[in-house]
Amino acid sequence: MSLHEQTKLEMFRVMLLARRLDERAWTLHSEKKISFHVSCIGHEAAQVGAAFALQRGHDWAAPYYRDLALMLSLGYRPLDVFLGWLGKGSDPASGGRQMPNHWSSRALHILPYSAITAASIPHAVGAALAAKMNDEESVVLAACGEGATSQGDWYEAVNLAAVQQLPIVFLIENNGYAISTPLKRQLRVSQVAAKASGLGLPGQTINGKDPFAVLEMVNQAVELARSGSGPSLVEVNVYRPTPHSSDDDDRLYRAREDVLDCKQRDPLRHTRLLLENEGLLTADKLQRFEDEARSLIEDALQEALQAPYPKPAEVGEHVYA
Ligand SMILES: Cc1ncc(C[n+]2csc(CCOP(=O)(O)OP(=O)(O)O)c2C)c(N)n1
Ligand SMILES: [Mg+2]
Repeated sequence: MSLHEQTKLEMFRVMLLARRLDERAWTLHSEKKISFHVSCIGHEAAQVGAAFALQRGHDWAAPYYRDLALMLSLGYRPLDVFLGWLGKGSDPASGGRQMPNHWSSRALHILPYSAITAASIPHAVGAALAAKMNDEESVVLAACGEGATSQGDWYEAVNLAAVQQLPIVFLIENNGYAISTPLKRQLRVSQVAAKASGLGLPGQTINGKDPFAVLEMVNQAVELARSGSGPSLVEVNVYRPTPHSSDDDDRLYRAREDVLDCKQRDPLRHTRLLLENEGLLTADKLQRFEDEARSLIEDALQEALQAPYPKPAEVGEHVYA
């Protein structure tokens, strides 16, 4: 079945919104208005493609810090994002207590993220176990980078999901780096998907330029999970044109040609060309998407800038000990 034209345009709209919001974060960081940023640039097609396979608010997601486009696809608003980035008291994830990009939403079924890489994967598997025990017919999407798959937590969780045949899809956003550590110093195999067979679940790799192809692959994995056929791993090859974060200087470990190469593989441009070639995206429509993204972002930013910081007297709230 070919994807509905409206869905394709909506996926592109979210990719564009994520890109413009991410670019805004970098300018706010250079103006010293936000303290830290981790970028989703280059990952948008992977994230939007995967998120559109979920039933919003019914299925569960365990995203990681790079998943801005995934969050927007699931209904997190630019305002929610800014409230977190600015550490404001009404930040829906943590009331301004968490690090930037450690997002979550009870209403949207988005689990909180831990700063310990891969620690969220056992949590996601727990959510899948609960969904199975409660006969919810909901599926969990657990995302992480390829570097996180070196963690013990990751192996233990994926193994348990396979043994218990849990309704979960492991999304690996493979951008070739874990901060400064390149893939070949992280893995002996050339793709993370090769690890899946040893743990007893299907694993596939796909190019992360085309959100519609990613959606098709993740849809199949979600359907397997929903029908009781257990977990799958989907690895999406993506590119990271930015440093790991705003605190990282990638000139110390990475040739400039590598960065240029990443920029040439831009998924946003690729998707725009796909839609233009299909006659779905006209110059007018593109301009409208750009204008809408700009006003959505600027309105949200103004609202978030005016929102109060958490009250000092409430600093101890939600602290266990
Ligand atoms: C247990 C642990 N070790 C190290 C870190 C520091 N750290 C934060 S992100 C990161 C790299 C993760 O790389 P990857 O999983 O490939 O995700 P990417 O950032 O490339 O998307 C590291 C080492 C951490 N947060 N937790
Ligand atoms: Mg990585």
